[in-house]
Amino acid sequence: MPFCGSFCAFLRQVNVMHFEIDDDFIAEQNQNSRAAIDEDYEHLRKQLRRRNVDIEDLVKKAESFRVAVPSWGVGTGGTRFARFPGDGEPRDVYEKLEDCAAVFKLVRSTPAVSLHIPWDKPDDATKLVAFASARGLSFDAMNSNTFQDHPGQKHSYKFGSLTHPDKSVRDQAVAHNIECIEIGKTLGSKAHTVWIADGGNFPGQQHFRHALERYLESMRDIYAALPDDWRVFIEHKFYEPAFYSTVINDWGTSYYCARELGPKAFCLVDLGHHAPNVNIEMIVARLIQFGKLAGFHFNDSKYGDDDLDAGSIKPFQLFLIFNELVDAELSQAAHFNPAYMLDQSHNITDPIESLMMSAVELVRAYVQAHLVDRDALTEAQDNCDPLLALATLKQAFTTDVSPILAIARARAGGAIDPIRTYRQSGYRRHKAEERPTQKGITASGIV
Ligand code: LRH
Ligand code: MN
Repeated sequence: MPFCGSFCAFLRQVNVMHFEIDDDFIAEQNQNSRAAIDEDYEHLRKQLRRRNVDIEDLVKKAESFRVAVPSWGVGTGGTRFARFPGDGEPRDVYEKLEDCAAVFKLVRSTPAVSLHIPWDKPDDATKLVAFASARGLSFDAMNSNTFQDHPGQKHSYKFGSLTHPDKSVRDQAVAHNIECIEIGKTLGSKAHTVWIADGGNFPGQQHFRHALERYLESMRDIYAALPDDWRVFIEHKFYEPAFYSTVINDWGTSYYCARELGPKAFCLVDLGHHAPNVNIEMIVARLIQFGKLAGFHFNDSKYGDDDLDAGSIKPFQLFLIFNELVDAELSQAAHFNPAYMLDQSHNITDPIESLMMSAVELVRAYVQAHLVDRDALTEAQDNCDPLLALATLKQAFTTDVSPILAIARARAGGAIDPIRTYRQSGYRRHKAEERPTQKGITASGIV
């Protein structure tokens, strides 16, 4: 850690210098837990060898896993009741990227950031790309926003956007989506996610068939603006903010639209966008089989679209979803190229800690899914032996692969214990110094 005390604090104060967690500090912190992790790793190596599994293959799998972080995930989220901003909140897209870089430095599996327009509209795209790549970051799928009215906007989205009965409102929403794609092209993004809040709060408010026809008419114009090597992701959601009907309410509607639009259109699964107890892993298997799985917005939920940390409420469901994904990966399913992203709202935790923990839980589910003895599973399925089938999955799910995850992070220059290393670094305290909270000034984003 450079010795500069108050002078550095002054430089950070005047925004000249920005604190970053440096690699030497991470390596230093790793020393504290190296011996213990190596011991656990050796124990697990022996355990897995008895299952004819080479632990090094799983470390490679862990090192290969990538998930994008949402720019809006590094600011404190809230609900319609309240938002309790934390210290050192990012105030613009550059400070959001600083925090995304801190997550990437410590967990090494999150090199891409997904931006939301206009919240992250760059004043200078080239400068933003340079700032990001200087921190090892690139830009993942773009996200449009026609669920809020933005300053200077001519038409309101109160009664819808791409499906609004008034063509001039639809045209405005289409133009916004095309602008997102144009910005994305300057940032090196290769995909565009379209989630719309369009729907109704009262029976009779919308004509269900006409609204969907208008959606397809608008999406065809957006689809036509896609460069050849881009994809458009349709994100379904069964309710909220519309509380009676939602135009793109489920995977079936999303799939029909993706088929109608063409080969560059796919269906994105946000885990929180399904009614409680819906079998999401089966929806994933369907979309894989139909060659239309775009990818995911990972999070977790207990009731509605709670946007809680991935793996925090239903870790077995997350594992079962990755079981379908790894099965498709191993069987080289056609058109299988899923984009993974976190989409969460961190209302009471340090967003950086939640994003790190969530990224770790995704790698955990992915590695555990690679631990499934697929020959044994197929045999149990073919022999109609449900208990053995479940036991085969449970053996993988109940294997503590934490040593593999930690070694994979350490080999990639990350932290064996990301949360502890982050807290030891004092990153949040430094950012609180650098980013004095100005009443009402926070980087735009959720609520
Ligand atoms: C809608 C959603 C969508 C984003 C928004 C921030 O609930 O999941 O993906 O645009 O959250
Ligand atoms: Mn989402």
